[in-house]
Formats: sequence, C-alpha cells, structure tokens
Amino acid sequence: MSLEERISRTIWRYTSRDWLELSKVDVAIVGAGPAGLTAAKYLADRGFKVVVLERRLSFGGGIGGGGMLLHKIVLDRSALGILEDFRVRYVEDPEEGLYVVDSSELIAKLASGAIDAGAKVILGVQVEDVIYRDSPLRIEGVVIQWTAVTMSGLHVDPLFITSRAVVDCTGHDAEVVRVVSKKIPKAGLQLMGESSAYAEVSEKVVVERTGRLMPGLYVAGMSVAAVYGLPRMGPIFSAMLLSGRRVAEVVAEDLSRGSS
Ligand code: 48F
Repeated sequence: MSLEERISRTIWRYTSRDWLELSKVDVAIVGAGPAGLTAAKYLADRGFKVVVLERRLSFGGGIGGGGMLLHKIVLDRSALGILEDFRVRYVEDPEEGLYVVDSSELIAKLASGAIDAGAKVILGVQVEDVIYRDSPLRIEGVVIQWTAVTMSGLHVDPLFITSRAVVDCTGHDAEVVRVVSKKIPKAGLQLMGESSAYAEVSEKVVVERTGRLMPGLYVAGMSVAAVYGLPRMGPIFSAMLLSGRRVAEVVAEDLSRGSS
C-alpha cells in the first residue's frame, strides 16, 4: 500500500471514530474563546463528555486581538484562581491593581487545559442551528456545518450533534441564542444586544447573569451581555473566565440532577 493511501486511510478511520463518539455528548459548547474553553475544562474535569465547536481554524476568540492588537490582556484579582488552574503566568501591576498576561500564553494554556481535561475541540465547524423537542420544550443539540461550506455558499445539508446541554459561548453576537429567538418563538427568548462600555459593571453582571436560558440551553461570556443588554468591558478578561467557570457549575449541577 502506498504511503498516500495509508495517510488517507488513517485520517478517515480516526476522524470517523471521533465523529461517531461525538454524535452524542453531554455538553456541546459553541465557541472556543475564553468563556468556552474555560467552561470546557471545568466540565470535562467533572467527567462530562464535552465537545467545543469552533468555526475558525484557531482557538482563543477575541484573546489574540488583545487590546487594539497589543499583546497583553488584563484581569483582576477575582480570576487568579482560574489562571492558576490553567497554569497561566501573570504579573501584578501594583500601580493599577491589575494582573497582566500575554495573550498568546492565555490562548495556548486555556486550550491545552480544556483538552488535557478531556474536552474534544473541533476547529472549522460552525453551529448554524439547534435541535429542539416539544412538550416539554427543550434544546437537545446543535446543527453543524463545515465553516468552509458555509463560506462557499454551496447548498449542503448539515449534520447533528445531540447533547444534554448546549452552551452559547459565541461572544458578542450570541449566535445560538439568536437562532433560537428567531426560529423557536415559543421559547420566548429575546436578544437585547450589548450596551456601550462600562467595564466595572460589566465585569460583575456578566458573571451574575451567566446560566440557563431555557431547558438545555445555557449562555456564558459576552453572549450574556448580548442577551441581557449589558455593557461591554474591552480587554479585561476576568469575567470571561469566571463566566466560563460559572456556567460549568450550573450545567454540572443540572446534569447531575437530571434536570438540564
Ligand atoms: O468572541 P469570543 O472571544 O467570546 P467570549 O469567550 O469572549 C469575549 C472576549 O474575547 C472579548 C471581550 C471580553 O473582554 O469583550 O471580546 O465571550 O469567542 C467566541 C468564539 O466563538 C466562535 C468565534 O469564532 C470565536 O472563536 N463562534 C462564533 N459563532 C460561532 C462560533 C458559531 N456559530 N459556531 C462555531 N463557533
């Protein structure tokens, strides 16, 4: 058998094995930004089967852009425990009372923390819709498509991942909640759209409002601001990590009680 043939056979075989495993998971997290990767680690740590679906071919969402392309991210004291869980190195700026990390290190370590905990991260796949069931109304998974197919504009039917919980970590556009609000009106979800910058308030309320929106559907990170009309906070990332950890706690509690 030629090397070319063996390369292809190996990739087909192992990809199929993964996708067969992923046709049913405990938690489907949409978006591999800071909130999604943090949620993935803390859920996988608890033994849940977790997939993170990311439309781009890279991790990190808005982390890589830093603040206006500058390669530092700041956080406050509240997120230090999470940085330590992921072994992200930080320095304290005593003048401003903030903690500073390199954006590249934060991306790499959040991703490897999630993967090492057992979450599967799939790149280049976009969530374009959800699976739902009536009586009682609940979200039961996601509808997925290759990002390349979506970009091409070709008419190609998608495939599905069923899950006990779906977490919208898609950032400023809250894409999963947007779809549900449009296509399942009886869910009664409304997207208020995020408000202008007010970092101190935003850092607090985004974490407070993180959680379940309806049976089977949860929201974390900047999607929370988009759903509830909360202010943005710019390149301070404590709330993204805390929101990711918070949603993991809420989902884990619901799944353990059998009431997601
Ligand atoms: O935007 P993103 O980083 O969201 P986040 O985790 O963090 C927000 C911060 O980066 C920053 C901020 C806070 O300081 O204001 O903006 O809430 O990551 C969202 C990820 O989701 C992917 C997208 O490519 C990005 O990597 N994504 C968005 N829509 C979809 C998606 C989709 N429909 N399917 C798959 N991935």
